[in-house]
Amino acid sequence: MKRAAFDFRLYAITGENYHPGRDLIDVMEAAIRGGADIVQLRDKETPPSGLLAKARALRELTRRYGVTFIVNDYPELALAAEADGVHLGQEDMPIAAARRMLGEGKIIGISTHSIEQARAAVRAGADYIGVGPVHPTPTKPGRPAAGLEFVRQAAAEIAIPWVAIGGITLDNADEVLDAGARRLCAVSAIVGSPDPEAASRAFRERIAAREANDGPIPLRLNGRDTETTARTLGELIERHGLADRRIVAEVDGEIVARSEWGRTPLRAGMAVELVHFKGGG
Ligand code: TZP
Ligand code: MG
Repeated sequence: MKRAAFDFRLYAITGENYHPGRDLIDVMEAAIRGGADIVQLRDKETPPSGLLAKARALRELTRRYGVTFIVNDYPELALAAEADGVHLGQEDMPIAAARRMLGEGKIIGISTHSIEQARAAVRAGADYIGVGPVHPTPTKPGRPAAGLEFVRQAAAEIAIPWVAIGGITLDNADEVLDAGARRLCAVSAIVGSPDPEAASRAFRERIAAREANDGPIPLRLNGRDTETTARTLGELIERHGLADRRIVAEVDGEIVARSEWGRTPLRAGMAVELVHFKGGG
């Protein structure tokens, strides 16, 4: 997944303590089949030496499904496992240092617990931010809830992809979406479910239902300000009757492969260039 086209809807994070007796890869595969489009390896128990095998197995799985793969905590592990990026906490290495290690091609996400931290993360060049914990959660003991107010603040002013996290379940997902979230993240509600595939599918349906009611998205198309009710680059291209034509699509200056068009959500303020090649030899 190229950084420029990077976006997602449902973020599934590993939590092996929530599925004793069930295999990590099987559980995460079920989550992906249900619609998780980004997966993070988060494992505070296994020493780094033992994490590489898990990271490689998840890389293989996510590559097979075309899903983004992120490693928590360890940029060097992200590199070794050819992950798409790393997720940092406020106490981990600064974004600038991780960027130097990982280069411009990798995704860097960071957990934020207040709007001030969220603003700082945007300024520091994060590719996405976690917004939470929305509710207190045993998955992150000792971290007080930031609450729905933080979700509302993020919705009002954060322009990069941001995801609500922390204690989100199918019972409270709607209030998080009401507060303005359009990307959800869960550990226990997905991997701790007896049916992670059904859980993921239900989360995706909630998100999709909300998006269907959202208004048009303002963007720049071939240099002109416009708005669209299309939700993905693929839909936009189809609506312009260009799906079967020889075109190159660029988002924010980076070419997006045809295979990614349908999985590239449109966001407010994006610059889209559709270059149509005529003629030929
Ligand atoms: N960061 C903020 S809350 C959290 C993390 C990793 C844990 C979310 O887990 P759950 O089980 O979905 O509440
Ligand atoms: Mg961390």
